[in-house]
Amino acid sequence: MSRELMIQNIEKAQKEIDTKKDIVKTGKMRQHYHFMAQTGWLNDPNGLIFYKGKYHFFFQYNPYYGFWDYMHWGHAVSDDLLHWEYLPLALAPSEAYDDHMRGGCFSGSSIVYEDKLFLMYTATTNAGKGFEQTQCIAYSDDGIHFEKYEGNPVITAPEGVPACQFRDPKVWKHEDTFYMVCGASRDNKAQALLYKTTDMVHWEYVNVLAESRGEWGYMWECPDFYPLGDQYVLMFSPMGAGERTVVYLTGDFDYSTGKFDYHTSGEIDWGFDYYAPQSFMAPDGRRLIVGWANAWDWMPFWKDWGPAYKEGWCGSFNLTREVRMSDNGTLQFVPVKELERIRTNGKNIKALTVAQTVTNLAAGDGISFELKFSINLDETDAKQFVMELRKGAGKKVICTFDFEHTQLTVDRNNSDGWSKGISRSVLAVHNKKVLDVHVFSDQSSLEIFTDCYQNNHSNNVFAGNDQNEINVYAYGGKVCLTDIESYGLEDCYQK
Ligand code: DQQ
Repeated sequence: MSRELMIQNIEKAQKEIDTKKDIVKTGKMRQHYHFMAQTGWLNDPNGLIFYKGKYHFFFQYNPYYGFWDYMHWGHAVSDDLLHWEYLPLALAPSEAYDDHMRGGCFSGSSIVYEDKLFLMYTATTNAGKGFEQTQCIAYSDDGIHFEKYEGNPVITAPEGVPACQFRDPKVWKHEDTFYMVCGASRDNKAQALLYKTTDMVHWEYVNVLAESRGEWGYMWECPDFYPLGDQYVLMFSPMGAGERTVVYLTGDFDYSTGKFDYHTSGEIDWGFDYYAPQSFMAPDGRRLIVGWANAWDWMPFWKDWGPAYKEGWCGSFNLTREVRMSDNGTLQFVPVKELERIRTNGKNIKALTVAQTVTNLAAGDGISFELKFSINLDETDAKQFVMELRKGAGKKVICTFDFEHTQLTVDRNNSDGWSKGISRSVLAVHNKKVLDVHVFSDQSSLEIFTDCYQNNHSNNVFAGNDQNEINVYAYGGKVCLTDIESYGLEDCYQK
Protein backbone atom coordinates (compact mmCIF):
# COMPACT_ATOMS: atom_id res chain seq x y z
CA MET A 1 0.00 0.00 0.00
CA SER A 2 2.64 2.51 0.97
CA ARG A 3 4.60 1.81 -2.22
CA GLU A 4 1.44 2.82 -4.06
CA LEU A 5 1.21 5.94 -1.94
CA MET A 6 4.69 7.04 -3.01
CA ILE A 7 3.79 6.41 -6.65
CA GLN A 8 0.57 8.40 -6.22
CA ASN A 9 2.44 11.27 -4.59
CA ILE A 10 5.02 11.29 -7.37
CA GLU A 11 2.30 11.28 -10.02
CA LYS A 12 0.47 14.11 -8.28
CA ALA A 13 3.67 16.18 -8.20
CA GLN A 14 4.38 15.31 -11.82
CA LYS A 15 0.96 16.60 -12.90
CA GLU A 16 1.65 19.85 -11.12
CA ILE A 17 5.01 20.16 -12.89
CA ASP A 18 3.51 19.35 -16.29
CA THR A 19 0.80 21.98 -15.83
CA LYS A 20 3.20 24.75 -14.91
CA LYS A 21 6.54 24.01 -16.57
CA ASP A 22 5.91 25.83 -19.86
CA ILE A 23 4.91 29.03 -18.08
CA VAL A 24 7.75 28.82 -15.56
CA LYS A 25 10.22 28.27 -18.43
CA THR A 26 9.47 31.77 -19.73
CA GLY A 27 10.44 33.44 -16.44
CA LYS A 28 12.76 36.39 -17.00
CA MET A 29 14.98 35.43 -14.07
CA ARG A 30 15.57 31.83 -15.22
CA GLN A 31 19.24 30.87 -15.56
CA HIS A 32 20.79 29.99 -18.93
CA TYR A 33 23.41 27.40 -18.01
CA HIS A 34 23.07 26.70 -14.28
CA PHE A 35 21.02 23.70 -13.18
CA MET A 36 17.43 24.48 -12.08
CA ALA A 37 14.24 22.53 -11.47
CA GLN A 38 11.37 22.83 -13.97
CA THR A 39 9.02 24.43 -11.46
CA GLY A 40 8.88 25.17 -7.73
CA TRP A 41 11.59 25.20 -5.11
CA LEU A 42 15.00 23.48 -5.28
CA ASN A 43 17.65 23.28 -2.58
CA ASP A 44 20.46 20.80 -1.80
CA PRO A 45 22.08 18.62 -4.44
CA ASN A 46 21.43 14.98 -3.46
CA GLY A 47 22.64 11.59 -4.72
CA LEU A 48 25.00 12.99 -7.37
CA ILE A 49 26.48 10.13 -9.36
CA PHE A 50 27.73 9.05 -12.79
CA TYR A 51 25.66 5.92 -13.39
CA LYS A 52 25.13 3.82 -16.52
CA GLY A 53 26.71 6.40 -18.80
CA LYS A 54 24.96 9.53 -17.48
CA TYR A 55 25.35 12.09 -14.73
CA HIS A 56 22.41 11.87 -12.33
CA PHE A 57 21.48 14.88 -10.22
CA PHE A 58 18.83 14.42 -7.53
CA PHE A 59 17.77 17.43 -5.50
CA GLN A 60 15.71 18.64 -2.56
CA TYR A 61 12.50 19.65 -4.19
CA ASN A 62 9.10 21.18 -3.53
CA PRO A 63 7.43 20.98 -6.95
CA TYR A 64 4.34 22.95 -5.84
CA TYR A 65 5.62 26.52 -5.41
CA GLY A 66 8.75 28.61 -5.00
CA PHE A 67 9.34 28.09 -1.27
CA TRP A 68 10.80 25.29 0.85
CA ASP A 69 8.15 22.97 2.25
CA TYR A 70 7.36 19.25 1.98
CA MET A 71 10.55 17.75 0.53
CA HIS A 72 10.61 15.38 -2.43
CA TRP A 73 13.66 14.27 -4.41
CA GLY A 74 13.74 15.68 -7.95
CA HIS A 75 15.83 13.89 -10.59
CA ALA A 76 17.53 14.80 -13.87
CA VAL A 77 20.22 13.26 -16.08
CA SER A 78 22.87 14.72 -18.35
CA ASP A 79 25.75 13.73 -20.64
CA ASP A 80 27.74 16.90 -20.08
CA LEU A 81 26.64 18.51 -16.77
CA LEU A 82 25.07 21.36 -18.74
CA HIS A 83 22.12 20.02 -20.74
CA TRP A 84 19.56 18.15 -18.62
CA GLU A 85 16.69 15.76 -19.14
CA TYR A 86 14.22 15.75 -16.27
CA LEU A 87 13.04 12.36 -15.02
CA PRO A 88 10.13 11.46 -12.75
CA LEU A 89 10.71 12.42 -9.12
CA ALA A 90 12.71 9.76 -7.31
CA LEU A 91 11.22 10.09 -3.82
CA ALA A 92 8.08 11.55 -2.30
CA PRO A 93 7.00 11.42 1.36
CA SER A 94 4.69 8.45 1.84
CA GLU A 95 5.55 6.61 5.06
CA ALA A 96 4.95 7.24 8.72
CA TYR A 97 8.72 7.75 9.11
CA ASP A 98 9.10 10.37 6.31
CA ASP A 99 5.81 12.28 6.25
CA HIS A 100 6.53 15.32 8.43
CA MET A 101 4.42 18.08 6.88
CA ARG A 102 7.31 20.55 7.19
CA GLY A 103 9.98 18.03 6.29
CA GLY A 104 9.50 14.92 4.18
CA CYS A 105 12.47 13.29 2.45
CA PHE A 106 15.59 15.26 3.37
CA SER A 107 19.07 15.20 1.85
CA GLY A 108 21.21 12.16 1.16
CA SER A 109 23.34 10.38 -1.38
CA SER A 110 23.46 7.46 -3.82
CA ILE A 111 25.66 4.44 -4.48
CA VAL A 112 25.60 1.32 -6.65
CA TYR A 113 25.27 -2.02 -4.88
CA GLU A 114 24.43 -5.38 -6.49
CA ASP A 115 23.66 -3.62 -9.75
CA LYS A 116 20.96 -1.48 -8.13
CA LEU A 117 21.09 2.25 -7.52
CA PHE A 118 20.68 2.81 -3.77
CA LEU A 119 19.60 6.11 -2.24
CA MET A 120 20.24 6.84 1.41
CA TYR A 121 18.23 9.79 2.72
CA THR A 122 17.06 11.39 5.93
CA ALA A 123 13.41 10.72 6.72
CA THR A 124 11.62 13.26 8.90
CA THR A 125 8.54 12.62 10.95
CA ASN A 126 6.65 14.02 13.86
CA ALA A 127 6.21 10.70 15.68
CA GLY A 128 4.74 12.46 18.68
CA LYS A 129 8.27 13.32 19.85
CA GLY A 130 8.91 16.44 17.87
CA PHE A 131 10.95 16.59 14.70
CA GLU A 132 12.51 13.12 14.38
CA GLN A 133 15.17 12.36 11.75
CA THR A 134 16.29 8.84 10.79
CA GLN A 135 18.35 7.41 7.93
CA CYS A 136 16.50 5.40 5.29
CA ILE A 137 17.15 3.43 2.12
CA ALA A 138 15.47 3.29 -1.28
CA TYR A 139 16.65 1.38 -4.34
CA SER A 140 16.03 0.99 -8.03
CA ASP A 141 16.86 -1.45 -10.83
CA ASP A 142 16.59 1.10 -13.62
CA GLY A 143 17.92 4.20 -11.82
CA ILE A 144 14.55 5.93 -12.34
CA HIS A 145 11.83 4.23 -10.29
CA PHE A 146 12.67 3.79 -6.62
CA GLU A 147 11.21 1.67 -3.88
CA LYS A 148 11.69 2.35 -0.20
CA TYR A 149 13.27 -0.47 1.83
CA GLU A 150 10.65 -2.22 3.93
CA GLY A 151 12.99 -2.33 6.95
CA ASN A 152 13.33 1.48 7.10
CA PRO A 153 14.60 3.32 9.01
CA VAL A 154 18.02 1.67 9.01
CA ILE A 155 19.67 4.05 11.51
CA THR A 156 18.24 6.09 14.35
CA ALA A 157 20.04 8.83 16.27
CA PRO A 158 22.64 7.46 18.73
CA GLU A 159 22.38 8.28 22.41
CA GLY A 160 23.26 11.87 23.14
CA VAL A 161 22.35 13.09 19.65
CA PRO A 162 18.95 14.82 19.54
CA ALA A 163 16.72 13.13 16.95
CA CYS A 164 16.08 16.54 15.35
CA GLN A 165 19.81 17.03 14.61
CA PHE A 166 20.79 13.84 12.80
CA ARG A 167 20.78 14.08 9.02
CA ASP A 168 22.28 14.05 5.53
CA PRO A 169 24.00 10.66 5.03
CA LYS A 170 26.78 10.58 2.43
CA VAL A 171 27.85 7.06 1.42
CA TRP A 172 31.05 5.84 -0.26
CA LYS A 173 32.67 2.47 -0.85
CA HIS A 174 36.15 1.43 0.20
CA GLU A 175 37.25 -2.08 -0.71
CA ASP A 176 34.27 -4.32 0.20
CA THR A 177 32.72 -2.02 2.76
CA PHE A 178 30.32 0.90 2.47
CA TYR A 179 30.96 3.85 4.77
CA MET A 180 28.65 6.71 5.60
CA VAL A 181 29.17 10.10 7.21
CA CYS A 182 26.19 11.84 8.77
CA GLY A 183 25.71 15.29 10.33
CA ALA A 184 24.85 15.44 14.03
CA SER A 185 24.91 17.61 17.12
CA ARG A 186 25.98 16.56 20.62
CA ASP A 187 26.10 18.86 23.64
CA ASN A 188 25.36 21.67 21.23
CA LYS A 189 28.53 21.01 19.19
CA ALA A 190 28.59 19.76 15.61
CA GLN A 191 29.80 16.27 14.73
CA ALA A 192 30.32 14.11 11.65
CA LEU A 193 29.45 10.52 12.60
CA LEU A 194 30.96 7.56 10.78
CA TYR A 195 29.04 4.33 10.06
CA LYS A 196 29.78 1.21 8.00
CA THR A 197 28.02 -1.76 6.42
CA THR A 198 28.57 -4.52 3.89
CA ASP A 199 24.97 -4.80 2.68
CA MET A 200 23.59 -1.21 2.76
CA VAL A 201 20.89 -2.05 5.29
CA HIS A 202 22.64 -3.29 8.46
CA TRP A 203 24.72 -0.36 9.64
CA GLU A 204 27.30 -0.27 12.41
CA TYR A 205 28.35 2.90 14.18
CA VAL A 206 32.13 3.41 13.96
CA ASN A 207 32.97 6.67 15.71
CA VAL A 208 33.04 10.45 15.53
CA LEU A 209 34.97 11.31 12.37
CA ALA A 210 35.44 14.96 13.30
CA GLU A 211 33.75 17.47 15.57
CA SER A 212 33.48 21.15 16.31
CA ARG A 213 34.81 22.51 19.57
CA GLY A 214 32.48 25.42 19.04
CA GLU A 215 34.53 27.13 16.36
CA TRP A 216 32.62 25.34 13.61
CA GLY A 217 29.15 25.54 15.03
CA TYR A 218 26.53 23.32 16.67
CA MET A 219 25.40 21.25 13.67
CA TRP A 220 27.01 20.19 10.38
CA GLU A 221 24.63 19.84 7.48
CA CYS A 222 25.46 17.78 4.43
CA PRO A 223 28.90 16.48 5.45
CA ASP A 224 30.87 14.75 2.69
CA PHE A 225 34.09 12.75 3.05
CA TYR A 226 36.25 11.63 0.13
CA PRO A 227 39.82 10.79 -0.87
CA LEU A 228 41.85 13.26 -2.91
CA GLY A 229 45.29 11.93 -3.82
CA ASP A 230 46.65 10.33 -0.65
CA GLN A 231 44.67 12.70 1.58
CA TYR A 232 41.03 12.85 2.67
CA VAL A 233 38.68 15.82 2.56
CA LEU A 234 35.75 16.49 4.87
CA MET A 235 33.34 19.20 3.68
CA PHE A 236 30.38 20.42 5.70
CA SER A 237 27.94 23.31 5.99
CA PRO A 238 28.06 24.46 9.61
CA MET A 239 25.13 25.97 11.49
CA GLY A 240 26.14 28.50 14.10
CA ALA A 241 29.64 29.24 12.80
CA GLY A 242 29.11 32.91 12.05
CA GLU A 243 29.84 33.88 8.48
CA ARG A 244 31.39 30.53 7.58
CA THR A 245 28.89 28.53 5.60
CA VAL A 246 30.96 25.97 3.67
CA VAL A 247 34.07 24.62 5.35
CA TYR A 248 36.56 21.96 4.32
CA LEU A 249 39.19 20.06 6.31
CA THR A 250 41.99 18.02 4.73
CA GLY A 251 44.15 15.40 6.38
CA ASP A 252 44.94 11.72 6.84
CA PHE A 253 42.35 9.02 7.36
CA ASP A 254 42.97 5.56 8.75
CA TYR A 255 40.29 2.95 7.96
CA SER A 256 41.57 0.64 10.70
CA THR A 257 40.84 3.21 13.42
CA GLY A 258 38.24 5.40 11.71
CA LYS A 259 40.27 8.44 12.75
CA PHE A 260 40.57 11.54 10.59
CA ASP A 261 43.66 13.52 11.46
CA TYR A 262 43.15 16.85 9.72
CA HIS A 263 45.77 19.55 9.42
CA THR A 264 44.31 22.11 7.03
CA SER A 265 41.03 24.00 6.94
CA GLY A 266 39.53 26.42 4.48
CA GLU A 267 36.36 27.79 2.95
CA ILE A 268 34.92 26.62 -0.32
CA ASP A 269 33.11 29.87 -1.04
CA TRP A 270 32.83 33.25 0.67
CA GLY A 271 29.72 34.47 -1.13
CA PHE A 272 26.17 34.53 0.20
CA ASP A 273 24.88 31.87 -2.14
CA TYR A 274 26.80 28.64 -1.82
CA TYR A 275 25.67 25.87 0.51
CA ALA A 276 25.48 22.10 1.07
CA PRO A 277 27.90 21.03 -1.68
CA GLN A 278 28.06 17.33 -2.48
CA SER A 279 30.85 15.52 -4.31
CA PHE A 280 30.87 12.77 -6.92
CA MET A 281 33.31 11.18 -9.32
CA ALA A 282 33.43 11.88 -13.05
CA PRO A 283 34.28 8.82 -15.15
CA ASP A 284 37.69 10.34 -15.95
CA GLY A 285 38.65 10.41 -12.26
CA ARG A 286 37.89 14.05 -11.43
CA ARG A 287 36.36 14.74 -8.01
CA LEU A 288 33.52 17.18 -8.70
CA ILE A 289 31.29 19.14 -6.33
CA VAL A 290 28.00 20.97 -6.73
CA GLY A 291 26.45 23.38 -4.22
CA TRP A 292 23.05 24.97 -3.80
CA ALA A 293 23.15 28.62 -4.88
CA ASN A 294 21.22 30.11 -2.00
CA ALA A 295 21.19 30.50 1.77
CA TRP A 296 19.01 29.87 4.82
CA ASP A 297 17.21 32.43 6.93
CA TRP A 298 19.41 31.66 9.96
CA MET A 299 22.59 32.78 8.16
CA PRO A 300 24.29 36.11 8.80
CA PHE A 301 23.33 38.76 6.22
CA TRP A 302 20.49 36.60 4.86
CA LYS A 303 17.74 38.72 3.38
CA ASP A 304 15.48 36.33 1.48
CA TRP A 305 15.59 33.88 -1.40
CA GLY A 306 15.08 36.47 -4.08
CA PRO A 307 12.11 37.39 -6.27
CA ALA A 308 12.10 34.29 -8.53
CA TYR A 309 9.19 32.80 -6.57
CA LYS A 310 7.00 35.31 -8.42
CA GLU A 311 7.79 33.33 -11.57
CA GLY A 312 6.84 30.06 -9.85
CA TRP A 313 10.33 28.80 -9.08
CA CYS A 314 13.30 29.37 -6.78
CA GLY A 315 16.81 27.99 -6.66
CA SER A 316 19.65 26.85 -8.85
CA PHE A 317 22.89 24.97 -8.37
CA ASN A 318 26.25 26.68 -8.54
CA LEU A 319 28.54 25.65 -11.36
CA THR A 320 30.00 22.18 -11.01
CA ARG A 321 33.57 22.54 -9.73
CA GLU A 322 36.55 20.21 -9.86
CA VAL A 323 38.35 19.85 -6.52
CA ARG A 324 42.14 19.99 -6.73
CA MET A 325 44.69 19.95 -3.95
CA SER A 326 47.62 22.38 -3.84
CA ASP A 327 51.02 21.31 -2.55
CA ASN A 328 50.27 22.83 0.86
CA GLY A 329 47.04 20.85 1.35
CA THR A 330 44.66 23.73 0.58
CA LEU A 331 41.96 23.13 -2.01
CA GLN A 332 41.10 24.74 -5.32
CA PHE A 333 37.58 24.66 -6.72
CA VAL A 334 37.78 25.02 -10.50
CA PRO A 335 34.68 25.33 -12.73
CA VAL A 336 34.53 22.19 -14.88
CA LYS A 337 36.14 22.17 -18.30
CA GLU A 338 32.78 21.13 -19.86
CA LEU A 339 31.82 24.81 -19.64
CA GLU A 340 34.25 25.55 -22.47
CA ARG A 341 31.84 23.72 -24.82
CA ILE A 342 29.18 26.41 -24.50
CA ARG A 343 31.51 29.34 -25.14
CA THR A 344 30.56 31.62 -28.01
CA ASN A 345 31.93 34.81 -29.49
CA GLY A 346 35.41 34.58 -27.91
CA LYS A 347 37.51 37.74 -27.62
CA ASN A 348 41.13 38.13 -26.49
CA ILE A 349 43.17 41.11 -25.38
CA LYS A 350 46.85 40.48 -24.65
CA ALA A 351 47.38 43.34 -22.19
CA LEU A 352 45.42 46.28 -20.83
CA THR A 353 46.50 48.97 -18.40
CA VAL A 354 43.62 50.21 -16.30
CA ALA A 355 43.76 53.61 -14.60
CA GLN A 356 41.23 55.82 -12.85
CA THR A 357 39.28 56.39 -16.04
CA VAL A 358 36.61 53.77 -16.55
CA THR A 359 37.35 51.14 -19.21
CA ASN A 360 34.45 49.19 -20.67
CA LEU A 361 35.04 45.46 -21.26
CA ALA A 362 32.94 43.36 -23.60
CA ALA A 363 31.94 39.79 -22.71
CA GLY A 364 29.04 38.09 -24.49
CA ASP A 365 25.86 40.05 -23.97
CA GLY A 366 27.04 41.31 -20.57
CA ILE A 367 24.48 39.06 -18.84
CA SER A 368 25.41 35.47 -19.61
CA PHE A 369 29.18 35.49 -20.00
CA GLU A 370 32.60 34.34 -18.91
CA LEU A 371 35.51 36.70 -18.30
CA LYS A 372 39.01 35.55 -17.46
CA PHE A 373 42.24 37.50 -16.96
CA SER A 374 45.36 37.88 -14.86
CA ILE A 375 46.48 40.88 -12.85
CA ASN A 376 50.21 41.41 -13.18
CA LEU A 377 50.97 42.48 -9.62
CA ASP A 378 54.61 43.39 -10.36
CA GLU A 379 53.44 46.07 -12.80
CA THR A 380 50.45 47.16 -10.68
CA ASP A 381 50.79 50.03 -8.22
CA ALA A 382 47.12 50.88 -7.60
CA LYS A 383 45.54 50.52 -4.17
CA GLN A 384 42.39 49.01 -5.61
CA PHE A 385 41.10 47.38 -8.75
CA VAL A 386 37.34 47.68 -9.22
CA MET A 387 35.11 45.65 -11.51
CA GLU A 388 31.50 46.73 -11.97
CA LEU A 389 29.29 43.92 -13.23
CA ARG A 390 25.66 43.85 -14.35
CA LYS A 391 25.79 47.63 -14.53
CA GLY A 392 22.95 49.71 -15.98
CA ALA A 393 19.75 51.52 -15.05
CA GLY A 394 21.57 53.09 -12.08
CA LYS A 395 22.47 49.73 -10.53
CA LYS A 396 25.54 47.50 -10.41
CA VAL A 397 27.49 44.86 -8.50
CA ILE A 398 30.83 46.23 -7.31
CA CYS A 399 33.71 43.80 -6.97
CA THR A 400 36.74 45.41 -5.31
CA PHE A 401 40.21 43.92 -5.17
CA ASP A 402 41.69 45.99 -2.36
CA PHE A 403 45.45 45.41 -2.54
CA GLU A 404 46.16 47.88 0.26
CA HIS A 405 43.89 46.20 2.81
CA THR A 406 44.25 42.73 1.23
CA GLN A 407 40.54 42.27 0.93
CA LEU A 408 38.15 41.14 -1.79
CA THR A 409 34.57 42.39 -1.56
CA VAL A 410 31.47 41.87 -3.68
CA ASP A 411 28.86 44.54 -2.99
CA ARG A 412 25.31 43.92 -4.15
CA ASN A 413 23.62 46.60 -2.06
CA ASN A 414 22.62 48.53 -5.17
CA SER A 415 22.52 45.69 -7.64
CA ASP A 416 18.91 44.84 -8.40
CA GLY A 417 16.58 46.64 -5.98
CA TRP A 418 16.27 43.39 -4.06
CA SER A 419 19.52 41.73 -2.95
CA LYS A 420 21.63 43.05 -0.09
CA GLY A 421 25.03 42.55 1.48
CA ILE A 422 28.75 42.73 0.85
CA SER A 423 30.57 39.40 0.81
CA ARG A 424 34.21 39.61 1.98
CA SER A 425 37.35 37.51 1.98
CA VAL A 426 41.04 38.03 2.64
CA LEU A 427 42.93 38.60 -0.60
CA ALA A 428 46.34 36.96 -0.34
CA VAL A 429 48.62 39.05 -2.58
CA HIS A 430 51.76 39.21 -0.47
CA ASN A 431 54.79 37.96 -2.46
CA LYS A 432 52.59 37.13 -5.44
CA LYS A 433 53.45 38.19 -8.97
CA VAL A 434 50.16 37.33 -10.62
CA LEU A 435 46.55 37.13 -9.51
CA ASP A 436 44.14 35.11 -11.65
CA VAL A 437 40.51 36.23 -11.95
CA HIS A 438 37.66 34.23 -13.49
CA VAL A 439 34.05 35.42 -13.61
CA PHE A 440 30.91 33.53 -14.61
CA SER A 441 27.76 35.56 -14.94
CA ASP A 442 24.34 34.06 -15.61
CA GLN A 443 20.91 35.67 -15.68
CA SER A 444 20.55 35.69 -11.88
CA SER A 445 23.97 34.85 -10.44
CA LEU A 446 27.61 35.87 -10.36
CA GLU A 447 30.48 33.55 -9.48
CA ILE A 448 33.86 35.18 -9.05
CA PHE A 449 36.98 33.02 -8.63
CA THR A 450 40.45 34.27 -7.80
CA ASP A 451 43.77 33.24 -6.24
CA CYS A 452 44.00 29.85 -7.98
CA TYR A 453 40.29 29.18 -7.35
CA GLN A 454 40.76 29.29 -3.58
CA ASN A 455 39.02 32.61 -3.03
CA ASN A 456 35.55 32.33 -4.51
CA HIS A 457 32.39 34.42 -4.19
CA SER A 458 29.00 33.14 -5.38
CA ASN A 459 26.20 35.67 -5.13
CA ASN A 460 22.76 35.78 -6.66
CA VAL A 461 21.79 38.99 -8.42
CA PHE A 462 18.36 39.44 -9.94
CA ALA A 463 19.39 42.16 -12.36
CA GLY A 464 17.36 43.23 -15.38
CA ASN A 465 18.55 42.88 -18.97
CA ASP A 466 19.30 46.60 -19.13
CA GLN A 467 22.11 45.85 -16.67
CA ASN A 468 24.70 44.53 -19.09
CA GLU A 469 27.79 46.72 -18.84
CA ILE A 470 31.15 45.59 -17.50
CA ASN A 471 33.42 48.38 -16.29
CA VAL A 472 36.86 48.30 -14.72
CA TYR A 473 38.95 51.03 -13.14
CA ALA A 474 41.72 51.56 -10.60
CA TYR A 475 42.21 53.71 -7.50
CA GLY A 476 45.55 55.24 -6.54
CA GLY A 477 47.60 54.08 -9.54
CA LYS A 478 47.40 51.65 -12.40
CA VAL A 479 46.47 47.99 -12.72
CA CYS A 480 47.98 45.82 -15.44
CA LEU A 481 45.68 43.14 -16.81
CA THR A 482 47.01 40.45 -19.12
CA ASP A 483 45.58 37.57 -21.16
CA ILE A 484 42.01 38.82 -21.09
CA GLU A 485 39.58 36.26 -22.52
CA SER A 486 35.86 36.78 -22.77
CA TYR A 487 32.99 34.66 -24.06
CA GLY A 488 29.25 34.60 -24.35
CA LEU A 489 27.73 31.38 -22.98
CA GLU A 490 25.01 29.42 -24.74
CA ASP A 491 21.57 28.96 -23.31
CA CYS A 492 21.45 25.27 -22.31
CA TYR A 493 17.70 25.33 -21.75
CA GLN A 494 16.83 26.16 -25.36
CA LYS A 495 16.06 23.04 -27.33
N1 DQQ B 1 18.49 20.88 3.69
C1 DQQ B 1 17.81 19.64 3.85
C2 DQQ B 1 18.42 18.99 5.05
C3 DQQ B 1 19.74 19.64 5.13
C4 DQQ B 1 19.47 21.04 4.73
C5 DQQ B 1 16.35 19.94 3.96
C6 DQQ B 1 20.68 21.77 4.23
O1 DQQ B 1 18.55 17.59 4.86
O2 DQQ B 1 20.32 19.53 6.39
O3 DQQ B 1 15.84 20.45 2.76
O4 DQQ B 1 20.40 22.76 3.31
